[in-house]
Amino acid sequence: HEADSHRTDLMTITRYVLNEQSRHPESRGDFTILLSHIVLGCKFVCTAVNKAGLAKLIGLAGETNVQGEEQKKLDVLSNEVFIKALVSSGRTCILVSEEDEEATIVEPSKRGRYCVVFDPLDGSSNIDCGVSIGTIFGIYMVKDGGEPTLDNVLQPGKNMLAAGYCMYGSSCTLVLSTGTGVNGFTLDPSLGEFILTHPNIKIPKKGKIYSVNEGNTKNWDAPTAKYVEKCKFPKDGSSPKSLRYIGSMVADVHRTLLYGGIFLYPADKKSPNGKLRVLYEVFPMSFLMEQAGGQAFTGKQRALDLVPKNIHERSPIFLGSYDDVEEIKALYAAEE
Ligand code: AHM
Ligand code: MG
Repeated sequence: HEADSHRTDLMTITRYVLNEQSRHPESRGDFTILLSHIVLGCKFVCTAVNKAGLAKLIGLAGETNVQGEEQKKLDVLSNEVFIKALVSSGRTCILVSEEDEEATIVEPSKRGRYCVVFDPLDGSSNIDCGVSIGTIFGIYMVKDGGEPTLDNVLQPGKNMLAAGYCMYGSSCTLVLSTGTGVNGFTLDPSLGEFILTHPNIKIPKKGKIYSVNEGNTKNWDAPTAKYVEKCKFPKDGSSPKSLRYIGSMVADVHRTLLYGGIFLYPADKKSPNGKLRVLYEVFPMSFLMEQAGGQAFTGKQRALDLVPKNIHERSPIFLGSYDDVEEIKALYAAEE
């Protein structure tokens, strides 16, 4: 009757995190409060994304909404919602968003101990064709008192306390790690609650899929080119890997996490640091991969060891199944 008990004994994300926190007697419930504000942001964006097509049609009538304001673009709207939800939680002191050039330093009366780095709506160029997009976030804690400074967020990814993403897809899925494994929660729209549906996610040790923008092949460095060649023409008698590339990081990483394989956004001649941003794209996804038993590598080092010098810095990234990332590491090592 275990299945029955799952149906009536709902493990919501709040309940899950409260359980986790109760194992740390020093915890004052602050993290649970912070997370519930992030969850609120995700629910709002989920609703907005689902209505986007319709809102556009309505927008056509006058291009302005009832307040007489111009329709806000979804990524701008999402950013405002997250900033406001995080500030009002009273648990944050510094926020870094992909949408804002500068970090937000929370005013003293609303300050707490957490720093949140996030991409409110990643893959937003995919909105108009209905492809899955998502929010990515990472959480640090400030060391002690004093004025919050950028140094609080310019820390290696391994110092993150928690990381996660929410994918707005055929269902709305929130994947979270607080440093003790990875769990997936699915939004039950009738309850408005995220319910634990993917407990203790482990990425397969080796995968059958590679995921990369192959249109950039001509600009790749030798190890990346060799690796992709190996995926197509394996020399060890194994079958070639399948290629899947959505072009929306949350969706590509989510598939990699569940099915195994490797996701690559390498350096190329045009973008020597790749495209993806260290703080709110590379770090949270690398944190989740390691917590799920996979690896994340920059082409030079373990991704989570990287120390960013500025908040919007980029890095090449190779992440996914343990054995698959091991192969690309070997190719870069042979290069030196
Ligand atoms: P964005 O932050 O401007 O939305 O760009 C990030 C997205 C990722 O979701 C995705 O992995 C990548 O860009 C795809 O880039 P490309 O189109 O170069 O393959
Ligand atoms: Mg982005």
